[in-house]
Formats: sequence, structure tokens, C-alpha cells
Amino acid sequence: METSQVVRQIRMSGYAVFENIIPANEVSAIRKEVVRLQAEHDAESRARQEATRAKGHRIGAKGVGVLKQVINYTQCFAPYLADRRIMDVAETFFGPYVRISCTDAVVNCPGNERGYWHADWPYNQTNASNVKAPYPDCMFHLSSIWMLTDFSAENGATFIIPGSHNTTDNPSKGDLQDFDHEAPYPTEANASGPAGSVLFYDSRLWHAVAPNLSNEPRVALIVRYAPWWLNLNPTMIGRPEHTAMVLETGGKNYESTPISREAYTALSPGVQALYGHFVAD
Ligand SMILES: O=C(O)CCC(=O)C(=O)O
Repeated sequence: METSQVVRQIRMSGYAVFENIIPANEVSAIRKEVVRLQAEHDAESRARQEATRAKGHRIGAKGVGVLKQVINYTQCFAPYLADRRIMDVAETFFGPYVRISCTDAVVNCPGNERGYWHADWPYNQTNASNVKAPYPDCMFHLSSIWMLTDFSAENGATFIIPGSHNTTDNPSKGDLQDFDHEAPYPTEANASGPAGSVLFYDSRLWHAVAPNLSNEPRVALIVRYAPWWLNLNPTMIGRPEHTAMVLETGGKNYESTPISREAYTALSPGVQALYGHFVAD
């Protein structure tokens, strides 16, 4: 598919799958490295999820292992983040000076539970910092899920509701009339694709973690692209807005840890430009 077709699909349906971004002969080495690192840090991931749950906050879905800011541990996938095809999509929406707000790895283990319908930050109303509905008709954030295994209905390819990005609110909090944010929805679909593909979606799109009914983990990177004008400070641990809006309120948030100086230095200039806003001192 051409970049212009991807952009059109995101505009019309709220999402598009861009195939062949990571070449087939490289994706399996990247997947193995990401799975190894996530397993190494799994205890931290579980402890963080339990602490979130203990505070009365909702976590994504049980059975999903996370490694936050995986780029601090490996940069093996980094060149693709600034691939010209990817940047053309992001820059078509946001213009130059795009930034990355999140680079997390997720390993959806066989049997993981179904997640709740939500939109991503800054629209997710369960986050301490969020844009109030009704939203203006403007995409503030571009989410992407990088498929390091094939994504299929069987192994839990992300559930999406096509066109839901055009609504002016979202179901994260579970308070919408006539919409059960835990239940299947009649027009839901799995966003499937072969390993090496990137699922792009408007962060307003209603989506949910799907159950993995296969015997193998479903592995992905969660990467989000932000325009220069979106204030990321509430998401950045250590920034005053984060302290005031999240720590002091006891809220849950979409959070990011800084990229280490060592990891940043290992990146090419094109990729550094995406992370320069949040390098550890
Ligand atoms: O991993 C998935 O399929 C969905 C992830 C998700 O819901 C999110 O990143 O907000």
C-alpha cells in the first residue's frame, strides 16, 4: 500500500495496516530480543500492574507482559521508527518535528484476558491527564502497534471499531449510555497483518486487547507519534506537570520514563530527533 492510501484509511476508518515495514528476514531476530528482554523484566511489569490495581485503577488486560521504554534495553528495531514511509504518514498529519511519546513492548501470552474498550492518551478518560469530551475534530496523537508476530483473530489481533475515531467521546471510563465497554461490539474487527506490519490508528479510535486463543505469545511494540504542539509533560516522570497532575492526585496516567543517555547516543540522528525531548540527565 502507498503512504497516501494509509493516510486516507486512517482518516476514513481511523486505522490502517501498513505491511512490510520491518523486512521478513529481520523481524524474527527483533522479536526474539524483545521477548527475551520482556521476560527478564517481567517481575517489575507484574509488580507495577499490581500496584496500579491495588490503588483501584484499571489495568489494560491480565496476561499481557509489558516492558516500558524498551528502547532503553535494545535499539535493534530503532531504525524502522524513522523509516521514511512511517515519517511520511506522521508528518502528513502533524508536519515536521514529530516526537515519540511511548516505546513499550507487549507480550500477549496465550489465554490473556480481553481488555476494555478505550481510546489512547490524551483521550483516555481513566488517565489523570486527559482532554475533555466533546473533542474537537482534530487528531492529537497517532498510535501504532508494530507486529513482531503475525496478528490474527486467533492470536488476539487488536480489536478495533472502524470509524469510532469520528465520535466526540470515548468509552474508557465505562460511563457511556448504551455502551458496555467490557462487551463485544457488533461492528468490531481484528486488525490483522503479517509480522513486520505496523497498525496505525488515530488515538481517538475505540480499541481493546483481544484474547490470545493460540498457543504462542503475540508480540508487539507500542509506539506513539505526537506533534510538536502536544504537551507531553504530564506523561513524563519527573516533570512538574506529572508531579502535580498524577502523583499529587494519586491518579493513573499514561507514563513514560526518560530514554537513557547511552541508548540515545546509540541512535541515528533521524531517530534521535524523535526522542530528544526526553533524554535522562
Ligand atoms: O496490544 C493490543 O492489541 C492493544 C494495545 C492497546 O490497547 C493500547 O496500546 O492502547
